Amino acid sequence: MPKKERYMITSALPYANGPIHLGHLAGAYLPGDIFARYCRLKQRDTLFICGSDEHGVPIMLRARAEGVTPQEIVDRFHTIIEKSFREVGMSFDYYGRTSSPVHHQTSQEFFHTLAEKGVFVLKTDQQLYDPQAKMFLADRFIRGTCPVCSYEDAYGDQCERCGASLSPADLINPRSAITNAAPVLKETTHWYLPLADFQPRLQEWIAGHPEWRSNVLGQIQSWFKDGLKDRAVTRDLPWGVPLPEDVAKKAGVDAAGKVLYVWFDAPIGYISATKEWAMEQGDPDSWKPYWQDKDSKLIHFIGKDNIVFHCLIFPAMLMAHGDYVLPENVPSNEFLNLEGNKLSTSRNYAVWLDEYLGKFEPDSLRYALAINMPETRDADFSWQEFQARHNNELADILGNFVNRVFTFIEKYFNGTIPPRGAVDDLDRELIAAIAAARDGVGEALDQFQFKEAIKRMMDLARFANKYFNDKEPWKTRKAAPETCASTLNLCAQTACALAVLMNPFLPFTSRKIWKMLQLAGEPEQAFWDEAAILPLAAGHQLGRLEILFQKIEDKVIQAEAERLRAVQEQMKKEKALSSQELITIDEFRRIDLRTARVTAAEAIPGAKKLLKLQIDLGSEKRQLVAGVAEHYKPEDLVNKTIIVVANLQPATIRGIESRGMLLAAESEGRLILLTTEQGAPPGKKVS
Ligand code: B3M
Ligand code: ZN
Repeated sequence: MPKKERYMITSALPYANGPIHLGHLAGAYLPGDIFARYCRLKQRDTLFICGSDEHGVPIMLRARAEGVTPQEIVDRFHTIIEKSFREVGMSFDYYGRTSSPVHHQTSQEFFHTLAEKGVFVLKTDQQLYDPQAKMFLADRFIRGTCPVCSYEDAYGDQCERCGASLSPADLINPRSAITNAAPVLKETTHWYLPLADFQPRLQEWIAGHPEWRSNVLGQIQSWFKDGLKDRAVTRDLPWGVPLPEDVAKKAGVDAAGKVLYVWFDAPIGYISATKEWAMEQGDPDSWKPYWQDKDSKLIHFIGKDNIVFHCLIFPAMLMAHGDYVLPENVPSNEFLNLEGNKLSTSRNYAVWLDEYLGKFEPDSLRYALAINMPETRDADFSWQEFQARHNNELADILGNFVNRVFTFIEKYFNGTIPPRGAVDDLDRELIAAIAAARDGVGEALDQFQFKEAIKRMMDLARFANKYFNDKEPWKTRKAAPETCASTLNLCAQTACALAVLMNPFLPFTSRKIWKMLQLAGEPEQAFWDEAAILPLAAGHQLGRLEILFQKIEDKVIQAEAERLRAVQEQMKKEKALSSQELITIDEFRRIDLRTARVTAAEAIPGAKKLLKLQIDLGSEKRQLVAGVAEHYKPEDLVNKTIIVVANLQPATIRGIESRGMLLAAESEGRLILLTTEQGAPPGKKVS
């Protein structure tokens, strides 16, 4: 017997700081589950692993906001997420969590190995520190004014308004997201993964995978083009996998308060969860072939915001470690929009999976998301389309076919499969269509073309419905009973084949059909390649019949759509208000705008967006820090007469005092300095 192909399949570990929504489901979970179910039906050696990602700053922020511990947050959402995954039919072989002891140990060992191999680079520099909370302000713990668009509530890693990717030191007037205190600079040492060193090997490896989705390859190429940069893989935070003490000691650094960066430990979570699965099997080493056997095919299902981590950083870590296989494919999906707009979890503009499951069937959602999956471009979910897919396709085509066939057999053949006699051309067409569907669906799935695959499955149901109509068994029942028997025999065989072919997509419906057919075991134990062998023997007894899909009524759908419309309206109002809040002339007069002449300008080492300016304000000279370094060279600014806000509270940016703010207009990401037309003398009031 040929060796079984081995597949190690993962879906991105969801952050345990909120429930799952449809965007998550369509992006990383549903495709992973469809593929894993298909692989099992193909009798491949398959393992499908996922788990909760329980570290990272967003979890700590939520815990602080609610006044509870991070552990309480992750316990709550781990439970909610796991439950809705189970109810929507995710067939994980194991669902782990990164706060588990096995995970902590596995990621520490991984880190340790890399440290021993001399992979990391150590860097000591000044980082922002909250003197009140007594902690370093990593990532989202820091907020401040965006140097690009001046949005006052930008995060330390990104500006949510203009999308600029930032580092904490870029922020103007940075403040702690915890205490609002102005941070101070404090020296700290961190471990960096020198990704640039890995770029040639990564490029060579990626070049060997021209079959990957073009949207994934496109993103990877643009990272390569910009040149990979060193990434800090440790953080000064109280929540996470602790930095291994011996590694710290060897480097002469105090390990206290240091943890591994969440994106370092999270992907290792796939390995830890596999180890826990193996322990549960009573065979603790059985995780190894999936991760270490060079023939094992590692497939990561993710959303597009995770591409860099799964296609570059984690592979670099795996390369550096040396004991593991590299991903065979990373079929990343694009985003799912909602009723024509971007999802927003903070505004509750989302459809939450746990709420959905309280009202509708899991298979209806699986169908609607799979047939419209955001495979190569963003897709849109609308309640109206959901209803139409359910009513017109699941109920009217698939459900209708199975129902009319089984009720006909119940009524006229005492509920037993009638014998199949001579077959005619139309019968042969149906038999060929079953085999073609088995092959077509399988080929599409092997290429991660989920939309195409589910469409082909549905095409078989469509064809079978037409076959039933064309054969007119209600007429042949009296006129040609043997023909009628053959027709119904073939229809029942088709329903049986459909139960297997739909199983990856519609597992609950598949089981219902299996049960009505009174077949042994579950459809999950069927063999895909035998889906077209027409296994039902004449005389085989059907079980109790049930309707597969009840139509969804308009008013139910309208209520759902209405809720989203209300959120949309609210969001529009908030946006309008925030962008045109009116002020009085007195309020405007409080701002002291003045002309100023730039007398000197210089770059600030280590701050690529900032320049230090000396300005002449007529009656006094001042220094200010401006976020214009990417738009102006220092020498371009000297002798220009600009406009500044003269009565702004002084701020310290990167340890440099800044008194005042210059004015600039933003146009498509470019900053254009406001200067005076005829060189007005410095210090003049602007109004
Ligand atoms: N938790 C990010 C996300 O949900 C992250 C995935 C980890 S996969 C190793 O987008
Ligand atoms: Zn911005």
